[in-house]
Amino acid sequence: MLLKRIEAKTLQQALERVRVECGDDALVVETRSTRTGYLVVAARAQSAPPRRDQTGGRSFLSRWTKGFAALADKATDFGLTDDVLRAIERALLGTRVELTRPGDPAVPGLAAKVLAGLIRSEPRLEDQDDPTFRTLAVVGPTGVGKTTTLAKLAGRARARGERVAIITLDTYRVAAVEQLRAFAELMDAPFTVAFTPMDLRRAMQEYAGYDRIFVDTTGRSPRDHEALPLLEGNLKAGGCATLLCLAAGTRARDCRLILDAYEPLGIDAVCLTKWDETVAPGESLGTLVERGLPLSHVCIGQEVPDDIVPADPLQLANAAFDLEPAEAAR
Ligand SMILES: Nc1nc2c(ncn2[C@@H]2O[C@H](COP(=O)(O)OP(=O)(O)OP(=O)(O)O)[C@@H](O)[C@H]2O)c(=O)[nH]1
Ligand SMILES: [Mg+2]
Repeated sequence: MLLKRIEAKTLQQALERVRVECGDDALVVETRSTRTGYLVVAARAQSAPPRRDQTGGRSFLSRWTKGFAALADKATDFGLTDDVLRAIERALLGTRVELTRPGDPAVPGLAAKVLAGLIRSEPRLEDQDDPTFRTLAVVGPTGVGKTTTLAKLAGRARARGERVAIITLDTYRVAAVEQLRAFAELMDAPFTVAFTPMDLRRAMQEYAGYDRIFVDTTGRSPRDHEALPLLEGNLKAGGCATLLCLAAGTRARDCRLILDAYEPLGIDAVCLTKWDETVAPGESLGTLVERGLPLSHVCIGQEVPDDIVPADPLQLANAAFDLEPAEAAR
């Protein structure tokens, strides 16, 4: 059996290369995210086709090996896409767990660990010593919770003792400015409305001494091919890092459309909002895994600043497989 290391920017690309370079029967031994993308170690059978035990006893009628099927059903209910589940199953096939029949108590915990390894998190948004996200623009489609998320993040930064300033580029919706001004006043943070890229640059200079500058933006449909390039120009002129807010209940196909549309802005991190409003957040989460995009936070309600949590890959993975703490610990 030959082992091959394959690195690619996204999990999808890595698995595609595994298929091309190692064949359809390749076993994925290890899958993990790296700073630049994904590393997959695949094992290629040298001669004969894989034995029955190497395929986990998959029958022609089942999409999954018998030892993985129940977990896959739970994760499908949660919304995880088949591509992601297939990558997890392949990774498990390269380990010592028993997949030819149900009941190996080690399978659920290990499956969750594999998934956790695939979910990239981005903790630097809350790191006071890291300047990467010092100036942060919150972008995304209309009504996904951008302004609310900004207020939650600003509230957390204030609670850490950071000096926070807020700028809005959203002069499109009548009540938007007042909504954010009210949050800024509550936090005792200075607030500027920027109508032009020049205004934005000026405000950035004015707030140069602040620890963190948050920039709110107008919600834009992924199909708005005129407004998105303008927003891109504004943010690049301001040198902002970009946090994309994506509603957790968005279907995978729509997530891909949004990610494609916002990609030119450079998505530095994603926040999944309205997690509390969906029973299938796995579609959006799985899409981030497919694209190799880092998740910084999950929003779980309307309350500012409490209803936001930093992304914890293992906790999310346990939720995806509906694991009790005891199962997860095995
Ligand atoms: N249930 C729930 N509601 C949320 C969450 N985040 C925001 N909301 C609500 O969603 C609605 C829209 O929130 P906004 O923050 O105004 O959304 P936005 O993306 O800034 O909207 P636009 O600026 O109009 O594009 C408000 O009623 C928020 O209270 C969340 O995590 N869960
Ligand atoms: Mg808004």
